[in-house]
Amino acid sequence: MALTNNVKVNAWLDEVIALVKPEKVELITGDQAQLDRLTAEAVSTGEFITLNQEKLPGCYLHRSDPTDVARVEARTFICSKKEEDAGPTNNWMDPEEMKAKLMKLYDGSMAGRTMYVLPYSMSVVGSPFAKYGIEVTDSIYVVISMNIMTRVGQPVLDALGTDGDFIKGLHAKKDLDPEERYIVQFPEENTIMSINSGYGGNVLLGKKCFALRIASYLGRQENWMAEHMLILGIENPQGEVRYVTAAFPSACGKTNLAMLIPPEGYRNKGYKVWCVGDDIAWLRVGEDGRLWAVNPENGFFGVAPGTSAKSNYNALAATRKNTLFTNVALDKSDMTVWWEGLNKTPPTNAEDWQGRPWNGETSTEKGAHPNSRFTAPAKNCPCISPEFENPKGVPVSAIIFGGRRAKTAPLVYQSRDWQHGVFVGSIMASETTAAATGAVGVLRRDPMAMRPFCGYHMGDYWQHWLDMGKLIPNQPKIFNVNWFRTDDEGNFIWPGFGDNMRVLEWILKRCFDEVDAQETPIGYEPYPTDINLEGTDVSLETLEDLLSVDKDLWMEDVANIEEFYKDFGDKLPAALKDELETLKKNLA
Ligand code: OXD
Ligand code: MN
Repeated sequence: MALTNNVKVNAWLDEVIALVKPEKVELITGDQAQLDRLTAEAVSTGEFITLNQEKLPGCYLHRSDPTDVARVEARTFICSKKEEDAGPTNNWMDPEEMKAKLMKLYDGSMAGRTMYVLPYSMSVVGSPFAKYGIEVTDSIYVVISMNIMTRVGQPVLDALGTDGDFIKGLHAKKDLDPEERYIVQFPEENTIMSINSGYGGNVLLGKKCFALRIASYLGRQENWMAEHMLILGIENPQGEVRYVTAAFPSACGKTNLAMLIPPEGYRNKGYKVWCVGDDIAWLRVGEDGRLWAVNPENGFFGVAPGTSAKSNYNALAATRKNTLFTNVALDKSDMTVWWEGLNKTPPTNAEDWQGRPWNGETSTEKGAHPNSRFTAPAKNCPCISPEFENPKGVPVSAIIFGGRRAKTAPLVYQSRDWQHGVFVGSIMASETTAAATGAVGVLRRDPMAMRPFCGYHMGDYWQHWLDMGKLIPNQPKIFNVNWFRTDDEGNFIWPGFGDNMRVLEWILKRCFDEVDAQETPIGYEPYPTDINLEGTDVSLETLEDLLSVDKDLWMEDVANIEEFYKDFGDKLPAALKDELETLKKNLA
């Protein structure tokens, strides 16, 4: 019997079933009873551990295989027909060759297992932004997580109708062999295939694979943008809300900025911050000529370590119910969760992220994996924006780029115009984090924070940014921030977290012509007295230091950018070459 009313979905499912040969097939309708049954099943097999249901109602702990704890960029592929369409920042393989390899791996991979068919929507079902996907998976962890991260079930099938198009996503856990692990996007075929992983970033196919890699490709065809950006609204004492988006590389504080609590002085005046999204923004030009943003997701897949009542009260609050934790420590004394940075009192009777006995007071090893995560419903967040579900999205006043730079980048600067802003995004660089496998703390160029997520040639992507600028009559202004400058002892100089509000205030004032700026070789910077330092212990001299531009360091950076740009050959837009020349001239 056909599983859905959509002929295209049914035809594809027939193919998949013939390939993976499951024992059973189950359609996920989104019914709570069904989700509860699957959760109970995961508990009975040990896939989930039930947490304290009084303190953490609806919360469970999941552990992924110790060899499978982060996105695997080396095993992530963009399989466009032509290699040059994937570009130098992506792994590529001929699509037919890749499929031949994958078909062997998928063949019979669900024998004796249940295959779940999960219809999901990125963005509110039926909205002008919405795009639909079907993920086939043999993992209950995926089903439950996707139900938190996206909108799933029958309403999606209803919206798809009898022959609507969708993104095909096929995930099989197989045997988690890291040597045969593949995360593959076929952008020209609206298809994603993931095998031999059970870690969120590799298997929740709506997120990075669809909402960034496939969507960035679609955005280029359809004149919109899919970006690795948080979206937040700042409400001023007059009740007016102004929105910014910000692109930072993985694990550089997007979730913290998106849920920021303004310093006391601001709160007393009536300032509020509203979170629209913490990781992904889809951007379209609105009828009014402004750029409008939605968060296509429905939940947060946040990094747990470092999240505390102090660093991010709102994120922590969001994880207190109906949340799935992955690879955090388990406090056996009351079946709650713990991670480094949660508080200063680690549990003594605990299990570490691998389930080994762990005493937080005496152990020299970490209790939680550095990339351990919480998967929490967006609506749990105390500062979730009233506009979160608005199908039109929110109008964007500023786009902010940023990274983790110990020295070069100042606290904040503004680009001279859109083209210069695209240049600023293209030269983004950051010290690597635990969100992807590989060495941590190494400087790498990460244009627009999209290096691991752009579904096509990065040179064409930059051109798309430049072209989009021409389609937006009322362009957002573009900025760069760096919260991570350090002193000679390696301590962060800027307090960060809630105090980042002080920088956001300046940024928004710039967008509405409410403050002047000084010209520097790299762009506009604040006059130090225009950043409100009241209530901090940052002195004006320290702020001046944070805003300083060291020309020697910047010339080193220019040399590094020149090397980096060489990889893009004749796909490097001339406008960006010009901008680099201008920067060089300004620094000389
Ligand atoms: C994420 C990432 O999980 O960027 O958001 O790795
Ligand atoms: Mn991310």
